[in-house]
Amino acid sequence: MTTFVDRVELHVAAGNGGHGCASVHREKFKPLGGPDGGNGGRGGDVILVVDQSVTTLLDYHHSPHRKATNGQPGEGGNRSGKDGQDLVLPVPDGTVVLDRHGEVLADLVGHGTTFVAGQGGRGGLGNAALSSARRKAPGFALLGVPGEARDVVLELKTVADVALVGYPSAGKSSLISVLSAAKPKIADYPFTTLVPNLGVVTAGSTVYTMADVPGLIPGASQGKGLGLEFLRHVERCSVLVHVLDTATLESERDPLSDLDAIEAELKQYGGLEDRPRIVVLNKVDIPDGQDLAELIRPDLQARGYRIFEVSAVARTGLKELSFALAGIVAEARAAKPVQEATRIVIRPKAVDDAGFTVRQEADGLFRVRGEKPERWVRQTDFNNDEAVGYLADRLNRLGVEDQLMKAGARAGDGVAIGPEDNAVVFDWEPSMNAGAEMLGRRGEDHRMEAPRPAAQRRRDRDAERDDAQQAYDEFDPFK
Ligand SMILES: Nc1nc2c(ncn2[C@@H]2O[C@H](COP(=O)(O)OP(=O)(O)OP(=O)(O)O)[C@@H](O)[C@H]2O)c(=O)[nH]1
Ligand SMILES: [Mg+2]
Repeated sequence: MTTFVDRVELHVAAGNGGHGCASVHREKFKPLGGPDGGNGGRGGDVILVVDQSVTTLLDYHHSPHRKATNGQPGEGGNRSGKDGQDLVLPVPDGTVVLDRHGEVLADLVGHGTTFVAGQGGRGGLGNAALSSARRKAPGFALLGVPGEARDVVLELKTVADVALVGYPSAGKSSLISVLSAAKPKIADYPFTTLVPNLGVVTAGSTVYTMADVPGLIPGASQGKGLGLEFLRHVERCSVLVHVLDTATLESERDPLSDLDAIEAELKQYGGLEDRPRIVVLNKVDIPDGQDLAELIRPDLQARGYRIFEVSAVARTGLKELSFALAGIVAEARAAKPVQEATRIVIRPKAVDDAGFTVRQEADGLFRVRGEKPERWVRQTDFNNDEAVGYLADRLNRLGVEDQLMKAGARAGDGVAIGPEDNAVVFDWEPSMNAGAEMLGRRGEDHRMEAPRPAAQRRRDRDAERDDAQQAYDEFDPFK
């Protein structure tokens, strides 16, 4: 028997972006021909895709660490680095993706449905792309951004049209085995089925799937027997089939009280109330079973159930059952809107996608959060002064410096960009643009020799901003 794995922890790591290249074009008689460093390639994504030929999560149980390839660094001569390859991970239909805290990130139903579990990092711009009218020959390039790393939990909720429920040994697995090509284990002891079986049934032109779940007993909701854990596999079914044993040897049981007991457990589990139900009276090949079936039929009919008398062993009543189920399934399918394969892209929630926040913490540190500032920091080679200057320009352009000023930051204060566990911390040195006016007023800006008139300062600042903005707009191909 193949192992059935329906819950795994998966650690995905998307590819890192390749670093941009800082290079200067050289030719004979033309030693400084301008910047020609190419951009780094994008890191590959890790993508989960529903593949109907995959039925368990076993592969991920065996190797739970998956990484997409990195983007290649850019090179001189304006050569861009190659993009990393996306890593496509096939998952069974009905896989639910949860984060570490159990929150549902995606519910993957339907062949081809896709979820980007980890986004590849952007490649860094090379110095060719970073050059502008103001910055003719940048001596730096941007670093590639690390790929997104994430721990997710994959949970399989089998997508079966028909779910068989009932006491242990009622004959659920036997029914699947005679209605489909599946060959589940069948035995005369309770709890033979430890994990759900899935079979494909063909009735006329309708093809549908049927799953059983391990037998339920009273108290399953309190964990008796195998508990209700496996009921998640029937959550998506269109119809529930009560398989009742008409020939049980246990004296305190009979099909009607069995039905009540199972219904009580289903109710405990919840969420299945709206599903249509039918009743299958199994084992009518046994004379006592046949008698009992006839005896309880009126009662069941009074409760509004459609009833099918079958024998999985003698193979009687099966055709009527499978065609009736096909009818219900077809109806349910017609009622459901057609689900299109979707590419769901879930990104980690940025504090504020459009901007950033500045907040002073108890210890006096100013913390800046935001998708852009945090990415820009990761793209910066802090060993290169020019690159750090460029970062300052970008932050300034976004208004980070202004906000820091507003929040009360002064030269020399600590500023952290990023989350607590992964931030770049530095002593703030306000650049001219942001700091001039205020620092000028306070008379603290030691870098300013002759104070410019306010109007001039404003004009200068605007000009610089426009320039920088233009450079950014023109040359960031990832924007
Ligand atoms: N006589 C007779 N025996 C049957 C019939 N269907 C199933 N059985 C027997 O009942 C026993 C249990 O059958 P299974 O199909 O394993 O029952 P199950 O409902 O899947 O049981 P669990 O997996 O334990 O929940 C086996 O010995 C079967 O051969 C039937 O129609 N007639
Ligand atoms: Mg079974």
